[in-house]
Amino acid sequence: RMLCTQLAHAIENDELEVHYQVQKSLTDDSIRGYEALLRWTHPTLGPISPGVFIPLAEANGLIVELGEWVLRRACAKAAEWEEPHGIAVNLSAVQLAQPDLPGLIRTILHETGLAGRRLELELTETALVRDRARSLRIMGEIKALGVRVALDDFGTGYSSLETLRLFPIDRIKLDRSFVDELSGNETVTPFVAAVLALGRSLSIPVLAEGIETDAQLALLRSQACEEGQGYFLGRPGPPSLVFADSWSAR
Ligand code: G
Ligand code: G
Ligand code: MN
Ligand code: NA
Repeated sequence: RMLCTQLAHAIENDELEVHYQVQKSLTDDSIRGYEALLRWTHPTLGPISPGVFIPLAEANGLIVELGEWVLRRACAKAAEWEEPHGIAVNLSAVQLAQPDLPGLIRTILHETGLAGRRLELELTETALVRDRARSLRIMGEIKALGVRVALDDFGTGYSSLETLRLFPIDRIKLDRSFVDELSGNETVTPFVAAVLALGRSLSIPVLAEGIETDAQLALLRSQACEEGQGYFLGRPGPPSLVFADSWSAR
């Protein structure tokens, strides 16, 4: 459609921006890093939700170009920060299927001077299990660069346990729908408790997404959830807003 054609020119027309959302340790409140989130401001329609344009870009292949742009921008930004703050970048299944994703990542790390250990790629289970053998091989090559892998939207896929059994995952991102369920509860819900226990027994830290209230945060802390992200801890925003006071907050 028309939106597709316009999205194809969004990069050269300077309509895209990368926003950043803080990820914090729930143990000591320190900043772990930031998630890069793509934003598109259409010249006449205004801001278009990534929930709308990312699927469009995946369907027509544009996500490859957009994804590369985000990765380069986000790594260049992260290279300006002090250690140990890292950057987390979402990767689409379509990008995972590209012939030389590890090569692209190596090039971008080299260009930006960012250490591999400071980059984390967020992948969904759905993306990983599309072609297990291939995903495993690519993940091996990515991890050889020192880059970490987070399992995004955990709990919403179809094969959570098998994904954790097969793939060397560095972090579980508990989907925000499960954090939503904590609202109005006095104790953590069974599913959240189970995922936290699973992470502990596998020695994989769990980051809870979509923390919007003090009460949700307190419940997650009471269960020793390692990390968190959400409006209550920090809204996604442009670098000028998000990093304005981040050094003192560190
Ligand atoms: O920011 P928001 O919650 O509206 O994002 C909606 C969806 O878009 C989320 O699933 C998020 O992971 C995805 N998304 C945001 N930025 C990127 C990106 O740079 N690449 C990919 N593949 N997905 C992104
Ligand atoms: O699929 P993914 O987890 O990458 O999606 C991240 C998206 O979630 C971001 O685009 C961001 O805008 C959104 N988000 C971040 N924090 C919150 C929150 O506290 N509540 C809600 N509803 N959405 C959030
Ligand atoms: Mn994500
Ligand atoms: Na997520």
